Amino acid sequence: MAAEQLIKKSDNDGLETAWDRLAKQKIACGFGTAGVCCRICTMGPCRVSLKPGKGAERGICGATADVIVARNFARMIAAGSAAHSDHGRSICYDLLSAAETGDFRIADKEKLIRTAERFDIEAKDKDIYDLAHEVAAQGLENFGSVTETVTFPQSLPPQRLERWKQHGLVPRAIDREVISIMHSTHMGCMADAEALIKLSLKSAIADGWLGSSMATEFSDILFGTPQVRSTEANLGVLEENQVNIVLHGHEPSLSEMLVRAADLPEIKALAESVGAEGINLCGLCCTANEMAMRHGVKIAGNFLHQELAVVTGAVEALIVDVQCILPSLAKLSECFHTKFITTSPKARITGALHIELDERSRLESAKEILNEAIKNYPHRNRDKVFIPDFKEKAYLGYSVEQIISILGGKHETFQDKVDTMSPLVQVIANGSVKGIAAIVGCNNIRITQDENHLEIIKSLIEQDILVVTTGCAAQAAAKHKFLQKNAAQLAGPGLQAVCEALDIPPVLHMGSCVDISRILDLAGCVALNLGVDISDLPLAGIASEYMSEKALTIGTYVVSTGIDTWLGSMPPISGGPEVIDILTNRIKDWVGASFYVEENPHQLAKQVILRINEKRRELGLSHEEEKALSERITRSMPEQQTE
Ligand code: XCC
Ligand code: SF4
Repeated sequence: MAAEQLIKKSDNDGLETAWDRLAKQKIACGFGTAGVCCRICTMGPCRVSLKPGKGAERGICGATADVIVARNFARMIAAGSAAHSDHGRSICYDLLSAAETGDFRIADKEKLIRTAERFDIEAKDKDIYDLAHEVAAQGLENFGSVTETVTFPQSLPPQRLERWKQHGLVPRAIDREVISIMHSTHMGCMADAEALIKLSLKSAIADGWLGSSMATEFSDILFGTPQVRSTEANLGVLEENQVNIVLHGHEPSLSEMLVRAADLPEIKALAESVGAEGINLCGLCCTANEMAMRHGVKIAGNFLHQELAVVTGAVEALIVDVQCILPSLAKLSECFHTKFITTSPKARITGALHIELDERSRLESAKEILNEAIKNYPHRNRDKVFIPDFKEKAYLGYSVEQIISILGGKHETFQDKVDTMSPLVQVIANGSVKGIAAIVGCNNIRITQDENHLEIIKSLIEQDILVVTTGCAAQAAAKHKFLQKNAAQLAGPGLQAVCEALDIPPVLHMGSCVDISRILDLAGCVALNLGVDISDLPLAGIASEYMSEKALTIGTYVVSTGIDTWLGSMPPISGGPEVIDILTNRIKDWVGASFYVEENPHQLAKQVILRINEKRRELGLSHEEEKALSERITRSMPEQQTE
């Protein structure tokens, strides 16, 4: 595989990668792993004992293990919400600055009008840019609402909102919930695990249904709503004789400018003048997803490919914005001719060349960045180059709008959108598609890259479960042929027939991690079509290789939305028995779903299949043979592990 070959190359060349640093970490700290280390005040750090009757049972202030674990968990959720939602905020400002003659223009007018409807803004007879600015300003209100009211997407079913109201889970504003957590977890405030977890849920809900949702909607308005297109994925997309420019990070505003700049005749001419056959823009992580869905830009890989891209020796510039960027890239790039360029004031890295995107003229900044990259091409040392011969074709761009058009529906009003879900509801009802599983999230160095994602995808589609995917999981699928239409042959007969009829792969790439809001939107519309709550539907969320705080926040809002969610490793909560009980058990009473933790991908898939069949039975959809199947699986399944 591509990664194996390049890890070997890095060893031979004496380079250090994340795998080497993992080995140096030796055994992870038990207190940190269990979440029972507190350094919230300087009387500490305090750590409480993991064994009853041995060592300290409480911190110096008297905080119990559960309080410490819940406070730490809440802070992770606050950080995750802050990251996605601040990305959303940037896009709001981009929309606010959109102008007919500016760098940012309106690409999808219809989507703008539909989004205006969500915000209850009258679109008729308005200049399109005035409307855009009004929508953006309203969107920004969600961050710091004075009146403590927020505008959820129309696809949030009323039953869901009612449940949140009943349990005190409705966010007041995005920033407010993050700040609330930071305040309540300050020394000497909240000391109640349940209340702390409720704060976490509120912040996560704000992230999914507001911050991330706006990031997605407004990006579509500005840069175009994704449509189905094909691309290629894996490190083999790097080119021997072209200027390889790799974009990594998350916010589409930077990558959109670079895509546009790379197409300018003057930039192409510059590439020719240095002897290159062209410019090869490609992406890593969520930036790759954003660009691939909108422009078919090639995907160099997911999270654990970032260092390996540099190790190929063929990258002229690695350009990054925010999130999931390994600081090690600065030093690693120095071993090659590669320029490592940071662009965001939110993510400066020592040793990188920093070219900040000038707000007044972003296209000019993008040109400057490309100039640096292209002029670097003659410095490539051909003796150091190794590009692995692995790449696969992939279809992506399955936005909800595209799914609607595939289903033969229209999308003039919101009700049209809900009505359009009928064929999807039908195939679920008749059992051709047993359910839908969202496979999302990262790579985690403690797990063999992509292995869990792929195993689970394979097992689920075999059982006629349609998979929707985003983030680094989606790229794992792309690299391994699951985003090809003939992957339907690997699916069960029901799903296979549906895929063939609709000409879709059995795994639908729906975008970047903020685009999990597209999955929420789809789930909400299906629920509205059936007149039920999202928690009644045969859906599942899976993040089997997650590592970031953002991913944990996603898991938390997916559960809060009423979708059972499986994690492939235990978050740092194992030292808090009450916290475990809340997240895997008590939470069901509040939101009708809970977390599951399962390290073994086969077992995880079995549990998901079982749960989906259970949900079908509850909805009155089960058939005899399905009952037999779930019994078979139950027998071969060990007790669920919660540690
Ligand atoms: Fe990052 Fe979004 Fe995780 Fe990938 S999946 S490692 S968070 S890039 Ni979001
Ligand atoms: Fe220790 Fe309490 Fe301070 Fe945490 S807040 S470090 S448990 S004294």
